[in-house]
Amino acid sequence: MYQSNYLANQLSNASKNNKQSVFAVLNDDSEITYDSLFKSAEQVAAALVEAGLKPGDRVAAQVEKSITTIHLYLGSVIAGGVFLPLNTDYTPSEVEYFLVDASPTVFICDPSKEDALSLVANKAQVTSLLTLSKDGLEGSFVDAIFRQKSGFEAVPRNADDLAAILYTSGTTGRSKGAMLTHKALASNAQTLAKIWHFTSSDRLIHALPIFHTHGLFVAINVTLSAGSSMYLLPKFDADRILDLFSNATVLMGVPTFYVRLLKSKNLNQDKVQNMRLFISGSAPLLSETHAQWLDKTGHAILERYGMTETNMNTSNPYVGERRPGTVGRPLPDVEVKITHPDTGETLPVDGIGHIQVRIPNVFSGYWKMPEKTAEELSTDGWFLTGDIGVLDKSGYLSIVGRSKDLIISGGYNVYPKEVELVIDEVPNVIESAVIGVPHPDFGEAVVAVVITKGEVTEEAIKIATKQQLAGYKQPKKIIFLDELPRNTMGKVQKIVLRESHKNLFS
Ligand code: MLC
Ligand code: AMP
Repeated sequence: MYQSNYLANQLSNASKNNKQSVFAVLNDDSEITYDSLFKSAEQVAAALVEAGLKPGDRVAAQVEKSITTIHLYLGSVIAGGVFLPLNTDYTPSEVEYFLVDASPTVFICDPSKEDALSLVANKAQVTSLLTLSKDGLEGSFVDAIFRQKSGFEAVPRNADDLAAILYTSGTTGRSKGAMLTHKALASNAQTLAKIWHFTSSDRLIHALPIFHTHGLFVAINVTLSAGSSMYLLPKFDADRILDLFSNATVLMGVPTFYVRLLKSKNLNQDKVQNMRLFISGSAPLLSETHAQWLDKTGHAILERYGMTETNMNTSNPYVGERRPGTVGRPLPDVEVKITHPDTGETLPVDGIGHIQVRIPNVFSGYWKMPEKTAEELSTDGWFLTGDIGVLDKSGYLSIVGRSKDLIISGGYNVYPKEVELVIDEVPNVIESAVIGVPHPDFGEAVVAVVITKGEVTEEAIKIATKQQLAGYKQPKKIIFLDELPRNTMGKVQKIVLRESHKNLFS
């Protein structure tokens, strides 16, 4: 259908002979066919070109989840743009960094944020700032879409052209934009659709946000690649998901989804009779959650492991043993090795070390950060994940830790440095150490340990973090200490802090 545009062509292939089949069922039960999906995406593409987009230009969006946001993603691909989705929780100061760094031609935001973000967009020299309401039905972007005729000719793009930039946080506090090509996205989706046995009969429950790899590329691209359909929920909603189990076939979620669903009295084997697959990823799934799910539903959750830079790397098998506490075996075409932290030598089976992956369709580097790219992606194609793991003799990978100072809370990554930099600016704060502490709902919770030289209230710290950081990055607890534990080299020992506060939420 879109012969000259690599990703659009691949994603529309499965539905090309069945255009009247349903792509999405919305919350009001209305249905979006594949035909309507791609026609709307073409109108979006025309609206983006009208807004000044040229091939290779970035299309940044901080908009809520709606079918229009999916049109926007596909429209950006069809128009030859590079899609740059942003977490809806980011504050204007966070958004400013991304816009200035990526210099998008078009930026689409919620109408309620337009005033605050127009200043930011001006600074970043955005050509067109447009708005899209929460339900995707109103705003200047919708007006622009309605002005367009159908039948937009897709802009030619090759396999190696960029389709998206997704920012992932950096250990220094500066986020890095992972550049993803048409081919990387298409091939990973096709692999996943195949190994997870997706067909046009599948109905996925889509309750994840669509500004990250999991909800955007894994969930949406896999559905498109198989010509399946999805229930598109605006966000996670346990009751709605339980209701949908009787008609759906697959759920993709972060571990918090499963922890919350397990709390329901209504979850039982009858309820999930129609479901064939439960997938978990983005954060560690506790063996305990795996066991409870199996006990209540009769289904073993399939855990997989991925990253923004690499898409998905490993998966437990569809047929065969899904081992709790492991993330399964490498996907076809993916190589995994465990290396010694000091020597870089490959370790034998059962050796614990750095997880490195080699995957043909890895990202093409960090946007405008060639040194960072070189640090993490070697010239022979091995990518240093920052995760610590071990391979067993049957090739199953377990993640046992991280070499990067990172907290994963409810599937969202929080880099402590970013939070520490904000707290350290509060008057009378000498220094801070931000750590991840086990949390029953979010897996890990952000906790700030703060050292002061005079009076500093908890409120003052909360005000500062609220002003500058997205909600999920804000500390769930603030602890004041006289000093931070340090080793003989003077380095803060976060491990000691994590150990002494490990029961904070239990
Ligand atoms: C919301 N809050 C969080 C949070 N989500 N705090 C910590 N961690 C989170 N993940 C905050 C809110 O701002 C709010 O703060 C308070 O917690 C309560 O919110 P809630 O209503 O309980 O949260 P909810 O809206 O239900 O969201 C929870 C969630 C959501 C788990 C459903 O966080 C979510 O959808 N997570 C999925 C993340 C994801 O898609 N990750 C994929 C990354 S890709 P206050 O102060 O207002 O009370 C990737 C690669 C790969 O990692 O392998 O997939
Ligand atoms: P992101 O940068 O948002 O793409 O997050 C990628 C990181 O999420 C990985 O480096 C891992 O640390 C983590 N991750 C993803 N899937 C899993 C999983 N199944 N188990 C443990 N950690 C995971």
